[in-house]
Amino acid sequence: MILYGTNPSHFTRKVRILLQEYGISYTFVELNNLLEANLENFAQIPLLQFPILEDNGKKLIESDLIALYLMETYGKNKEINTLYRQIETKVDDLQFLAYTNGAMAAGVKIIRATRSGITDLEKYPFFQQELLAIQATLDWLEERTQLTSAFTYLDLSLVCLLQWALFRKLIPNLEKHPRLMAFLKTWENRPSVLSTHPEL
Ligand SMILES: N[C@@H](CCC(=O)N[C@@H](CS)C(=O)NCC(=O)O)C(=O)O
Repeated sequence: MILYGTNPSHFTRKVRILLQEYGISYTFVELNNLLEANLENFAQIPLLQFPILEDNGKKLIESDLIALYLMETYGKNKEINTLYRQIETKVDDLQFLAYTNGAMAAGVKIIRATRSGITDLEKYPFFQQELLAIQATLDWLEERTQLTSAFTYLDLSLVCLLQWALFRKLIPNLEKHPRLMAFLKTWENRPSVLSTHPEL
């Protein structure tokens, strides 16, 4: 099994954490030269995006779709084997996941712009909106985050968003979000979380 991505990438990290939770070993191919408009640098994926998982002749994109594939193929009897918490709350859970993914995607636009050399992002309404989307979504998540003892796919995703936003300095800290801070404290020392931190 091959996973293509980058070390700090939060979308890639969702898959890395799931693979580690499953105890699956894989080859990690670090993508480079992200500034080039060149399919070759993105494992020939037409959308030039990652993570990309290659397994048994399949090449999959989209972190949640990759996670679904892993759950359906290798997740029987594993602690995390659905994208949602429970069937009764499926729509709300997937909505929570959509907000988490949305804030991650807003962050990707900002980082790609910065990487491309745009330094005065605050001048542009496009980036003002992306920055606000991150802040406002953190407020939304603060109201709805559950502190439970089960580590779910929603938790794994939220950990990736929060630690990445802190790592990229998109937020200075979580002081305005005490529940998110407590949430992070709950999971930050879990082995799959510790060993995939974006700083490493
Ligand atoms: N919806 C996609 C989003 C993937 C995405 O935006 N990935 C970022 C990296 S975290 C990317 O491909 N960025 C391209 C780049 O940085 O050049 C997913 O869930 O996998």
